[in-house]
Amino acid sequence: MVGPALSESEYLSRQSAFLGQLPESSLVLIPTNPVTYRSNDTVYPYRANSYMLYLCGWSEPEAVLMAHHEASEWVTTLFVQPRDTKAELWEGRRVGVEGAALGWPVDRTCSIGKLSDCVSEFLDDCESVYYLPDLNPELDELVSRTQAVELADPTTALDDMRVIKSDAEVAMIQQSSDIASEAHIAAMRATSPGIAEWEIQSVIEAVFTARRSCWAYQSIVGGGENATILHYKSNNNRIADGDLVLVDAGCEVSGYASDITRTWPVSGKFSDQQREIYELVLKAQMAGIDACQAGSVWLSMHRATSVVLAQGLIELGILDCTVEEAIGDDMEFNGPYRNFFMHGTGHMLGLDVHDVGGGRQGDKDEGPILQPGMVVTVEPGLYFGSWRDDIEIPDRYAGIGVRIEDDVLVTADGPVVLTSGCPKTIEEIEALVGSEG
Ligand SMILES: [Mn+2]
Repeated sequence: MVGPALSESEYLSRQSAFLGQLPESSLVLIPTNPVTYRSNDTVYPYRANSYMLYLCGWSEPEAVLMAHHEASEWVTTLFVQPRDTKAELWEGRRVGVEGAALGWPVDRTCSIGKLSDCVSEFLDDCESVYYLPDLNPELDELVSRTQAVELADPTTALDDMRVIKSDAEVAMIQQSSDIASEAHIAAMRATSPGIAEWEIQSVIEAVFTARRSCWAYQSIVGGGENATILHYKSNNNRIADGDLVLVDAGCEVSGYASDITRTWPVSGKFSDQQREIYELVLKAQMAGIDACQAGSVWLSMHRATSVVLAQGLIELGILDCTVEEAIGDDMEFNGPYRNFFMHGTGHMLGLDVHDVGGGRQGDKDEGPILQPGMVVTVEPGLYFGSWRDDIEIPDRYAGIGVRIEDDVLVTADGPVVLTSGCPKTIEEIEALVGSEG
């Protein structure tokens, strides 16, 4: 039986910090993710809901965390799959109702089979229901019939808490970052001309598995022009000698994600054109990391990378205008540099790889203030897909796609790069690629 990832006291303090913000007349219902089918009766790898993991660390499917107020205190009840030899013979051992009571940070545990009867009673007596919809149809049905005055969203309060990572959470993300760094290094070492995208993917994911981790999102391995497709994931092409490969791959440790992108030449040597673009993206990325300062607005990172990229695109003769014209509106970033850098500079990282609490591209404000304990990604890129028919691509750089991504902890003493174990300078990369022999 694998217990929850963090200490009991950490879960209990999260629960009381969250529940303490709610009216005592409310009921909280946090269902976990459903099992989803991939083909006939085979399922996708199961991943529990991040709010469930955050509040009590329960990772088995078919579970609901409930909280209600009784005799002047909050009481938590975890509904779980009961022990069932026949079901376990097919699908694996379960912790069960008694096991959950022994090892998990909740007051009561109960069989998921009693969910309807039990929850109906509490629903009749409460005035508001803090509830995650669309995850558990049985619960959706119960809540839709309730007399409760108000359906409320628990994520506002929970997201404010999740966005600041504790020391234990940072340690998890650090572990995840170390494994992902090791995977990227192994992939660089194993790369030689003629390698295929799926072969690089297999090296990356072998390291994840060997370290008892798993991917946090489908690994992106884009050779040549495929590097210019932001969420490319078919990984089914052989890479031509002389091309770059862009690898965006991260893993998960106890639910906590890492997210690393590196770009390297399969030949082991950057061409002049590739080097020009790579050095520019790296310079922008370093500026983005420098901008991860406590007290700065979210948009500072994007402004920092955008200025460097726009300036560089002008110096390389790709754009013929001023930096201000290249960037466009200073909130919308709609100038012509956008043709080559069409995504945001980063996102929050945590239990979700695109974690709660960050600013989004297109926001009308400058986003949240960066605070110590936030973990963000910094991942500028430049993409010159010659397959595009919407813009003109400069011949010299046609077919080049470069992105460099690190995971960064904001601290009172400045940014700390959690993925610093993963090399990114041209010298380091050229020394590593193909070094496995
Ligand atoms: Mn990312």
